[in-house]
This record gives sequence, C-alpha cells and structure tokens, in this order.
Amino acid sequence: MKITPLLSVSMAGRHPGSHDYETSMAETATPEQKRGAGGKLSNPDRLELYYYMRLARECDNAILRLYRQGKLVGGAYTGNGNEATAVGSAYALEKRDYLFPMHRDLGAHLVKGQTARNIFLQHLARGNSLTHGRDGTGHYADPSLRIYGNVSHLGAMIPMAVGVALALAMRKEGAVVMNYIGDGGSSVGEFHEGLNMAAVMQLPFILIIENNQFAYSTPTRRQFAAQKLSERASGYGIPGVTIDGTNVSLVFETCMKAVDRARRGEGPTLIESVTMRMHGHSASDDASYVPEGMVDEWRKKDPIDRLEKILLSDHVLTPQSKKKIEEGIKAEVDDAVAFATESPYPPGEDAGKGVYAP
Ligand SMILES: Cc1ncc(C[n+]2csc(CCOP(=O)(O)OP(=O)(O)O)c2C)c(N)n1
Ligand SMILES: [Mg+2]
Repeated sequence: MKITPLLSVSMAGRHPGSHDYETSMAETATPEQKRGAGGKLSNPDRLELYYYMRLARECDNAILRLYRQGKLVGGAYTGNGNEATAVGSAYALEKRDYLFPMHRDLGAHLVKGQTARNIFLQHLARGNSLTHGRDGTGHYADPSLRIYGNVSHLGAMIPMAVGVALALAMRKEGAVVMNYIGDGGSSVGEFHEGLNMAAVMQLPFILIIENNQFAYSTPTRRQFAAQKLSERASGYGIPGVTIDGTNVSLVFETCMKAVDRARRGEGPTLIESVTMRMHGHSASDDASYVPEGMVDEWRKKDPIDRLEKILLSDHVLTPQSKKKIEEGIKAEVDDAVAFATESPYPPGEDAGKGVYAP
C-alpha cells in the first residue's frame, strides 16, 4: 500500500502564504497524471479518496476544537456528512481545471492541492494566510491552484464561475469549471441566470447542488416543491442527475462523466448530490430543529465509514494500514495547527491594503 509517498507529498505541500493572492489566472497549470483513468477508480485511487475524506474530517474536528477554545476569529462551518460529495467530485478534476467550492467543501480544497497549513492559517486569520488575515474559512482565492472560494452571498459565485467557463471556452483551453451550491442557495436568482447562460453557450461547467436536507433551519420541503432539484436541468436543456452523495465512488463516476462531457464541448451538467448536514449550520447552532432520529439514520450512511468497510472487505485497507493513515493525518493536522498558531496576525497598518481597487 502506497500511502507514505501520498502523505509526504501532501505534508511537504507548498510554502504557505508564499504566493500573491492578487495574481491573475495562473498560466502554468497543466494536466496532472490522471486520477481515475478511464472513469474507473483503481485501488490506490480509492485509498486516496479515503485519505482525503478522513483528512477533511480531521481538519473539521480540529477547527471545531479551536472554535471551542475561543481561538477562531470567525465561525466554524464543518462539512461533516459532505465529505464524499466534496472529495469525490474534485477528484474528477485536473490541475488545469477550476474549482468554485462552497462552505461545506473543505475536502474539495484539499483534493485540488490546498495544504492543511494554508487552511488553518486562513481559519486563524494569520498575516501569512491566503487573505492575509482579512477573512476566514474558505473565503479565499488561490489562483496558483485555480481555487476560487465562495463569497458569503449564496449563489453569487455561479455567474462568476460561468464567466470563467466562458473565458476557458473562448481560449480553447480544454479546462472545465466545477461549482457548488447548497439546496438553499439554489433558490437564488443567480442560479438561474448562471446556469441558463452556461447551457445556452454550452460552456464547460458543472454545477453540483449539495442537498444536505437543510438551509440553516429550513428543511428542503419548505424550500422547493420539486421532487428532485436535478429536474430543473430539463428546463435549461441540459442533463441533470440526482445521486447518493454519501457514496464517494458514485460521486466520482458521475462527476467524471460530466467533466468529460464539458471537456468535449458538449456543455454543462447539473448534479444533485444528496446527503445530510450532520452538524448544525455552524458551531453556534445546536440544530435542535432537526427531527429526532434523523441524524442517527444518516449516520448509518456515513461516507467515510461506507468506503472504509468496502476497502477493508476488499483487503485494500488493513487494520495496520488504517492505523498508519490515521497517524499520518493526525501528524499533518497537528503540524498545520501548530504552524498556524505560531504564525503572527497581520500588522494593523495593513488592514486597508487590498480592500479597494487601486
Ligand atoms: C443570499 C444569501 N442569503 C442568506 C445568506 C445567509 N446564509 C448563509 S449560509 C445559509 C444557509 C445555506 O443553506 P444551503 O445553501 O442549503 O447550504 P448548507 O449550509 O446547508 O450547506 C444562509 C441562509 C447568505 N449568505 N446569502
Ligand atoms: Mg443545505
């Protein structure tokens, strides 16, 4: 089992904060060695998916601990329950592709190459973070990795991401854009404007609706009357599919098809990935409005447990290699938290820098 090189690559990472977040689109990104070649996941691929899902969850757990210790500057929004959707989808992307994630998609950031160190620098609002301490969570852009994190305004990133897809199509780059929105966020006007334009212009665009049953305290039955959010796709004349968002292999395979279609110039796909938000909206929300038993029901479909069981029964994972992965992830997260904690806050006189366009 080849987990050591994987961990060492990931831990070595890039130099946190060493690149300029104002740089325009990176010109250097080239396709990397293809994961899931031919749309099929090899055993090393499946182990890598397992590693990224577990890493995302451990990062989230550490973020929650820091929040409870009063060390986070802002709130804590975990992707617990969403790991298969975030990791499986981003795994279908190449280096040249663009990721426009939302606030449950830490796993997608990590798969696209973001380091745990940069994630914690960002959450702890340090001066050497990607936003130089100006904003926390995933509200950052990292052009060198082609990650454009969400702004707070739900839906606002969809037309932005479609604009990037238009630029890519005009430049004939062969790259695609993967964008995410929540069940709640899918009700805003920009969803329609962005997806309609992408469909009409047949842009290389994939939109994933992460249907995790709630938008803050509002259950899906009070958000939309349709049976499935993917049904909206036919209104735009594009393919739409609803999938079990706790099955990472299925998420990957579905997204890979959508990516291939987009790369061939055949236009966008709408994917509704159904899962459950296993925590409150944020760490300050006890989710007492969630009906009793619902979380327990969904826990039986925990995306990480599901893959772990399969890997163990296929003998791809053994108790020993599992322990090694766990230790590697713990070391990676501990290193990132320590590195970020020891990093200085930005100097006060820098507060106005980069806020207004020159
Ligand atoms: C346009 C807009 N309205 C309201 C909010 C406040 N808000 C932030 S997250 C959120 C819930 C989003 O729910 P959903 O889209 O389902 O994503 P989830 O948090 O469930 O993953 C709300 C209401 C916002 N950020 N932007
Ligand atoms: Mg939701």
